[in-house]
Amino acid sequence: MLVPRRGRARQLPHFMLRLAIQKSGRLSEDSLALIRECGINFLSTSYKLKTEATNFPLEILFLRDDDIPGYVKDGVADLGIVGQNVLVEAGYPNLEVETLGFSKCRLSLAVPRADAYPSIETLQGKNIATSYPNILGRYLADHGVQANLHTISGSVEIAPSIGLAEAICDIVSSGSTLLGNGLREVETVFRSEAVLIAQPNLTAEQQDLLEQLQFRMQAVRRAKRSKYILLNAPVSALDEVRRLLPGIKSPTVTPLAEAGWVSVQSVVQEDEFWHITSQLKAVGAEGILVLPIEKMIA
Ligand code: PRT
Ligand code: ZN
Repeated sequence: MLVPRRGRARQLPHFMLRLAIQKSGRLSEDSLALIRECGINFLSTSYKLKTEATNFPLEILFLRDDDIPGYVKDGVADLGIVGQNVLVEAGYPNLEVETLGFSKCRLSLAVPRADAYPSIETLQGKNIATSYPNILGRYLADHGVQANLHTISGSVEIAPSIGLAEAICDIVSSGSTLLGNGLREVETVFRSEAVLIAQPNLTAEQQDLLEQLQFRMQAVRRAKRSKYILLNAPVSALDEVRRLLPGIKSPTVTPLAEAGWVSVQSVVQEDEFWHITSQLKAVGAEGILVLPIEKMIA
C-alpha cells in the first residue's frame, strides 16, 4: 500500500519564555546585543512592543525599565533585564538570577561643592532629593541619620540649586553630571549593574530553558573577560611562560620547526593582559598574538 508521505510535523513549542527588556534607554542596546550574542535571532525590534525569537522559544517584550520588576514579579513576563538599582528600589531583590556585567553605575549622595561634609552626620535633618527613597532610606537608617527625603522622578541634580534640597542621591556613572551641576559626590549608597531576573513560579520546562539561557550568558561573559594568546618562546623560557600563562587547565605547547623554540597558546584575563604580556616579553617571548574569544564554555 502506498502511504502518502507527509512532511514532518513542525514541533510547536508547548512552553516558552517571555523576556522583558527596556524599550529605549541605557539598557536597551546592551540587552539586545547580549541576546544576539547568545545565538538568539529575532526580527527587527523597531517600533514594536514585542517580538519573537526565530530559533529559541523566547518572546521579547519592550517596556519602561521601572515596570520590569513588577511585570516579572507578577509573572506577566517570565524574565527581565533591569538595573539592580531599579530592582532593589522596587523591593524585589530576590528575583535576581544572574549579574550581566553591563550598565554599571552607583547610587551616590552628593552635596554642593562648596559645602563642608565632614561625615554622614552632616545630613542629619537635611532635605535630600532622590528617585530612590527606599534604598536611600535604608542606607540613612543604617547610619543612624534621619533626613527628609523628597522623591522626584527626574532632574534630581538641580534640586540644590533651586532650593529644593541641601543634598541629592542619584545615579552616577562618569560623575560629569554632578560636576556640571556644581555637586560633589560624598557617599556611595549602592553599586548597580544590569541583572537577569526571573519570576519565581517557572514551570519545569521554563526552568530548563532559563538554565540554557544562563549557560549561554555565562559563556558570553567569560569570553568577554578573556583573550586568546599565542606566542613563540625559547624552550629555556618555558617554565617562566607556563607560570605566567596558567590557562584554563595548562597552556598548549607545540614545538616549532626551528629547534629550541615552542609555540604556546593560552587564555588570559583582560584585566591582567598588559601586565602579563610585558612579563612574557621580558622572559624572551616573541610574536605575541592576542585574539578575541567569541564564546567560552567552562
Ligand atoms: O524610559 P525608562 O524609564 O525605561 O528609562 P530611564 O530613563 O528611567 O532609565 P535610563 O535609560 O536612563 O537608565 C536605565 C538604567 O541604566 C538605570 O536604571 C541604571 O541601572 C543604568 N545606568 C547606568 C544609568 C547610568 N549609568 C547613568 N549615568 N542610569 C542613569 N544615569 C544618569 C543619571 O541619572 C544621571 O542623570 O546619567 C546621569 C549621570 O551620568 P554621569 O556619567 O554624568 O555620571
Ligand atoms: Zn525608568
